[in-house]
Amino acid sequence: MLIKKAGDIPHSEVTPRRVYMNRRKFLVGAALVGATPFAAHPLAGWLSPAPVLADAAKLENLLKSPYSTREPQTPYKYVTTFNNFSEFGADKSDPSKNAGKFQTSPWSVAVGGEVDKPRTFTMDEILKLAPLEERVYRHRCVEGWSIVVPWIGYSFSALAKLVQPTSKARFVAFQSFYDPKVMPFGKSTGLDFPYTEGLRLDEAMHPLALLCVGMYGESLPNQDGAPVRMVIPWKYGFKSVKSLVQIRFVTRQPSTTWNAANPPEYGFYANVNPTVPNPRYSQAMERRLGGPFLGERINTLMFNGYDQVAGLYAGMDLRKNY
Ligand SMILES: Nc1nc2c(c(=O)[nH]1)N[C@H]1C(S)=C(S)[C@@H](COP(=O)(O)O)O[C@H]1N2
Ligand SMILES: [Mo]
Repeated sequence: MLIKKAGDIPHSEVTPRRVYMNRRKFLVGAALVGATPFAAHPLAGWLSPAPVLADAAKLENLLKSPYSTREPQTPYKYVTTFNNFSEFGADKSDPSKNAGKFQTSPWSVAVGGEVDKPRTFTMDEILKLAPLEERVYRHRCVEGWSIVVPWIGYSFSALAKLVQPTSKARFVAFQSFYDPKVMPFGKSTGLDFPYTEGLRLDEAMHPLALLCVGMYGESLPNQDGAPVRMVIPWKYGFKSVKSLVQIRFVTRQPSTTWNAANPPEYGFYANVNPTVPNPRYSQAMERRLGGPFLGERINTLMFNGYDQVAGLYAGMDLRKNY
């Protein structure tokens, strides 16, 4: 068996997952936010994170990946209490507070469009479709913070090859789950749901593009996009759709949530690029969450340091195609 049920995990393993932030820590955070040079500090929404409930299943027999960075991993508590998941609210602490009751089983992902073998995969099929790897990736949000996460999954191309895209397929459109009854929290964001994203076909087929089913040795917590999401490490975080329910191979560039909401700030390509500032956030530096003083400020690298994707953009003006 690949998955061990949460009930099988001894309490000693579960306890460290329960994270409680105290008020003192919040006050220290607030003081630092006040001192920041950023107009809208990326940590500003992180008030008092709710406890993270341990209902995760352990994922075993993970292969090590050559794509993993050896940089220090961000502590689990940051990655599970400081989130963007607009369907569950606009503040960083909202998803961990509001997504607890989100039912992610049973789950399936419908894959269609320009493919020879359209197919709906159950979550169980997704978990077994290819050997699970641990991939420790840098993950950079356009708001200027970054994390290093041991994700679990396999290259998206493994799934794509099964459905056999036709010669007409040039882009891939991804769609998140949306039910306003379960997710009434996203209204204030003004975004159009369901959340959609897209990649050019060659980007989606790059081995770094990860179909992700877990992190830190376990299935994904709801606030991180359970039960299955994308992780595109060379692009800003908003390209990495959470709680994926539909994938379509299409001929034309698909409409995407953030690009439709605010095109000058959120381009379709969204490659991490320190030389192209966002109107609100300089992209030259990032705050690596988890260190002292809410994280060290470090230089942001082109393609988030994933130089192996540069060939995908040969001959393109990446200032225009931001
Ligand atoms: N469905 C959905 N997916 C989403 C988002 C969202 O609001 N809804 N936010 C995106 C953004 S802006 C970021 S930075 C990452 C954050 O992922 P994390 O919370 O696991 O770090 O998820 C992305 N995927
Ligand atoms: Mo983001």
